[in-house]
Amino acid sequence: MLPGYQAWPEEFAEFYRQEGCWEGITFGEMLRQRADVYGNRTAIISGGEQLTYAELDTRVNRLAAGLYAKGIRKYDRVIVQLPNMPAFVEVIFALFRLGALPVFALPLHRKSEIEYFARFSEAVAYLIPDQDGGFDYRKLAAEVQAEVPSLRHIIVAGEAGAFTKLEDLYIDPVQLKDDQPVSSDVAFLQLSGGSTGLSKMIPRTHDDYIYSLRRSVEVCGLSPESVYLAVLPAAHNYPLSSPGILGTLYAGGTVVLSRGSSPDEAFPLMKEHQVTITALVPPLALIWLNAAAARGTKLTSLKVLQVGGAKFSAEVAGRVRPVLGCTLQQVFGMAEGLVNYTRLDDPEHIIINTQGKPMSPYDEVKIVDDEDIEVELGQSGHLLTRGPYTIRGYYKAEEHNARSFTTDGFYRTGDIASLTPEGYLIVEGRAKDQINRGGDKVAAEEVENHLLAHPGVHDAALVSMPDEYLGERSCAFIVPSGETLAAAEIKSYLRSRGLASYKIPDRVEFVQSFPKTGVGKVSKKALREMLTMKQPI
Ligand code: OOB
Repeated sequence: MLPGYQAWPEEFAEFYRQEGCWEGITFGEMLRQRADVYGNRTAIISGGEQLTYAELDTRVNRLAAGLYAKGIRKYDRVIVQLPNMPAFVEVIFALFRLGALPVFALPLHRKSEIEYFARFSEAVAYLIPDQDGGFDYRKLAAEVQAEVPSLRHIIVAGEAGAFTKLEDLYIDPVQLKDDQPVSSDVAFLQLSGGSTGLSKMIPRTHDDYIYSLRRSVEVCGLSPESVYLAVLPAAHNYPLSSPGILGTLYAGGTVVLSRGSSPDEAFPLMKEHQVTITALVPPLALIWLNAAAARGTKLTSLKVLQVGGAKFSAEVAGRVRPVLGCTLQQVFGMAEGLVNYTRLDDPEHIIINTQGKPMSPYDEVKIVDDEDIEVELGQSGHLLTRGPYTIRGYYKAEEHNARSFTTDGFYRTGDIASLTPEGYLIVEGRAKDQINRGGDKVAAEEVENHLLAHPGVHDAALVSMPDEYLGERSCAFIVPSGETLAAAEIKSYLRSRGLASYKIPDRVEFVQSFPKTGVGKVSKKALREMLTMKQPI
């Protein structure tokens, strides 16, 4: 077993297997089976490229052989930071076949994040595009490699320069001799949004993740006729698996990969490929609704529009059917496991006003007070969960796990929610120290630590501020150690430390001291209140 992985207790594992949740297949086998059944059907469309299931399976075998020849073996960690392109799918399945573990980085992650992922996971390889969105990933890779000695290979999709060219790794398939992965093995490491310091790594197994795909496919009504458009970054759990790219492949449908998410890019793709389902975060849904309303566009092939990752306001939710003519599905999930969906045939008031209900009958959810006592139905409290696809611990994080999980294995989501009598969840707020910037999660402590490294900063606190478009933005409160600094200097300092752009505070305020709680901690509540009284910048 992978050291640092916390498995389900055996009695739970046995139960989930007995109940048929865990099918006992790996991702490698899943793709092979789909290629057997749907060989000539289109699996992936991207730009001018199309791949059938049979072609995808063959390319994955060839790439697995090339990665193997480079010395990549079972349990090796490989950072994958690829945008929405076919190589993303080929790379992760090739790694799955080898039993090597993709570590899913997001395209916006920069040196600060990648260096930490590489160091913490002791990654042996890092996969990047040459450039994307005007950013040269090769430069970033060189910087990270200089700092992290374990990183033996930089593999580039595109112009590789001095690094290994991905295209050169597609070689004649070989019989893989070493230890083959089994379904109970960890398949990859997802990243948590984080609340205390840096992102934690989330080990997901073939068994648990494939089960989450199967349930997602059932709940979302996917079939071989489904066409899923991926506009959100593929590496994120939501477009990856809810049902996302992998769920669509599980169902034998077609995945359309898009680099851009704007209506100008997405609407023509939807028309051309007769897209039936896609997934958005709330700010994007608002842009699409406004564009469709202004242009009088009806997305006629679209049956389901999923919105999740952050709270979708009921007011905007109510516009989806009238404007787009499709069913809204709210998705409330987390990379740690639990995913809730509104059902396609739910009454409109449930679809508009709730964040759905757990997708599996084996999901256990509890709403508790500060003492872990269950509250009365309808009351809000901390959401705890346990189930066949919710992890029992983060990777190599024993101390943190003791806080994030109850002794009987429930994950503390950090969300404040309530349950309706029908079993639907309504997300009311958050107990974790995180800012949800339109679906992008920012751990306050991570940014605060960067701020504290600045010699002119005596103390720092990052808080959320309400925002009409993103739901929330971030504001850094700073107690300077000497003279007052300029907000612009703080922001450029953070950028120079290689922080992802969505973590740069939207606003910076300087104060002489922080308001304190009764026990002497910084009162973020009081800071947030101060913001509502100040004029917007
Ligand atoms: C998804 O996953 P993560 O890991 O980026 O973030 C999880 C957190 C949740 O704990 C919650 O705080 C927030 O994001 N969240 C929502 C939400 N969906 C996620 N808050 C309110 N309403 C929603 N609909 O974000 C994720 C993973 C799988 C599927 C969908 C989203």
